[in-house]
Amino acid sequence: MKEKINQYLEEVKAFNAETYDQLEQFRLKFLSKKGLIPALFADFKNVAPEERKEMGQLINGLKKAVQEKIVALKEKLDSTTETKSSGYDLTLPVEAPLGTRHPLSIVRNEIIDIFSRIGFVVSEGPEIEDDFHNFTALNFPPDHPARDMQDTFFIEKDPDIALRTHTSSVQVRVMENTQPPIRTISPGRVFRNEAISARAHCIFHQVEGLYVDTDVSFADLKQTLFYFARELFGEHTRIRFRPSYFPFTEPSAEMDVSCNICGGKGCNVCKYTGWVEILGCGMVDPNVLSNCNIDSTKYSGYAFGMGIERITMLKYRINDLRLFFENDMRFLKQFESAL
Ligand code: 2NL
Repeated sequence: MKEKINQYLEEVKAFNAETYDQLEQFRLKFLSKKGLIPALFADFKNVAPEERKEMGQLINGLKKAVQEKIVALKEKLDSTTETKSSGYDLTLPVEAPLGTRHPLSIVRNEIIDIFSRIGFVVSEGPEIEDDFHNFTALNFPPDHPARDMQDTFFIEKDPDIALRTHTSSVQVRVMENTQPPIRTISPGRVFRNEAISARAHCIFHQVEGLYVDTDVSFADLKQTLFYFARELFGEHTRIRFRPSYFPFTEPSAEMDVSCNICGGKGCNVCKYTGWVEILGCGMVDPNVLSNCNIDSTKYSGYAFGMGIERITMLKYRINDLRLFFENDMRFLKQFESAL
């Protein structure tokens, strides 16, 4: 018996498997119910009592050697099949480009980058808002059409809870929680109950800016937005302001930039005017400041808001806003950016 065991041990030591199948045959030969090791244990009852201890140790040693061999060979097979048997070397670095950023994210990041260089910090807030933060604090009168079901997605009535229609609601929260000086920009998704077309969508993206401090003037607003326009569209960009109206700013204005497509000569993008509108802005209405617990006799502020879709369409000459939401790879993979 001893000889037999030693012979098996030699066999185990010398064994090598090229495939999982060979390894399985090896396992069955020694360890299966009808295998060699159970057969040795079965013979054990015929061993003389004084030899039992030694024989027992030898058989157990053999069993252990078989098990260790199986583990070692399996590891070896696993590591080589990963790289070889599939025909691919999975350890090679990937050649394909990584995913690209969505064009709206590229432009949002660029806008954030431009304003953060002059001290604005990003603020974020909830997409589901109450009436106070979305409308009342912003000086919307009780009967304003934006408060209508037709324009706003309401989630609950009494008290009114809705999807925010602009990110000004975030800035209301900032003002409630911090005293001036405040310099913040709020990027985010906003929601309006509109029919989807090439120019409008019920979900879109905004960046709003807010600056509150002592002695903030319209001249500060103009200079800041001039810097912004030149950083975004190039150093030859000119700007102009047209009077406008928003409930939350007084005075209010819309800002145009010289058309970046024709340089101001006139084309179909600027409808032959040489100018394209990119944002709305104004001096924060003192009512808004006091609604947010800021002393409007001591502080003044300016604010602005822009749609990211509109600016992205201008920058990349995209003529249909629906492309941003369709996730068509042929569209998306055309955009690459470090930001
Ligand atoms: C537009 C116009 C604007 C603001 C947004 C704002 C925020 C606070 C107070 C006052 Cl907390 N104003 N934001 C001001 C003027 C215009 O957006 O056309 N956006 C796409």
